[in-house]
Amino acid sequence: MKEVFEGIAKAAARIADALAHDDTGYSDNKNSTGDVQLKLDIRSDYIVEEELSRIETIHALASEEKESITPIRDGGQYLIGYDPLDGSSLADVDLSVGSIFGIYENSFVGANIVAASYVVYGPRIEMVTAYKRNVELWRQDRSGEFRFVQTLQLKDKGKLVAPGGTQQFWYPHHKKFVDQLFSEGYRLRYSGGMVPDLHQILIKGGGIFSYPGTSDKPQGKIRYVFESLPFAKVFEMAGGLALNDRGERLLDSVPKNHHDTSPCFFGSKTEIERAIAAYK
Ligand code: FDP
Ligand code: ZN
Repeated sequence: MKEVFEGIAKAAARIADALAHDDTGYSDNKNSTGDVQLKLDIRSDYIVEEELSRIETIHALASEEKESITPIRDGGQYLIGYDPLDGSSLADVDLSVGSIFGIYENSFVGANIVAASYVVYGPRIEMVTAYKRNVELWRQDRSGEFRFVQTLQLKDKGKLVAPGGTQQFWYPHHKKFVDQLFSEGYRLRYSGGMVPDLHQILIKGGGIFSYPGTSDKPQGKIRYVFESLPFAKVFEMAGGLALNDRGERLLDSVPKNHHDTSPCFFGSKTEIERAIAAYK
């Protein structure tokens, strides 16, 4: 697993450089979800594939930016599901964006995710890894190396709310739940990029990030393989919960296709249990 995290760190350093210096404009291509790709989406995807395909233990790669799975090496142990540049629509306004990686064995289902990692490209470049028992925060130093900072653990209750989805299309019970949290003094912390939004909740010790099903998108927007399962691994290992709107663990889900989406709730136990109660 060490070699996989090292490959991710190398890709992250190159993506950070591209974000700092390359053109933030659109390309002429669409990805498999139909989103018009930025040149930075294509470049980041290329960098991740180039770095990870060098790693002996990797069997195949599934990118949010590609329709099909890319075989790498017969006999490799790991399948990597990744979003090379999540929140890329924030790149031109210079807000933080991220990369997300799920490391699976055998197939892209929740039960088979053995490790996860994400990188935040903000004023600092930070990487979080979840493997075996620990969720660890790493930070790039002046020489470009990632140095271990600390392990991360969520509290049982937090103060922050990151409510995703378009309010116009929220279901009434969802709106009532979010309004209730605000009326109790919870603070809004939402940038529109799930990596920095979830990172903030994790670093500050708790709260809730939701991207619910809505009347226009009943299955939400967040993709299992590249986004919600890696974060579910991180949040559960940090002592929190990661559930769908039926109160089921995301890590128990079996997506039919690697581009499938689902409603999702991540955060500290108290807020996530309250969200599920609001949905019953
Ligand atoms: P993006 O499409 O910009 O890559 O991947 C989904 C995501 O970003 C999340 O990072 C973010 O939380 C969400 O979409 C925001 O989407 P909307 O602004 O469309 O609600
Ligand atoms: Zn994404």
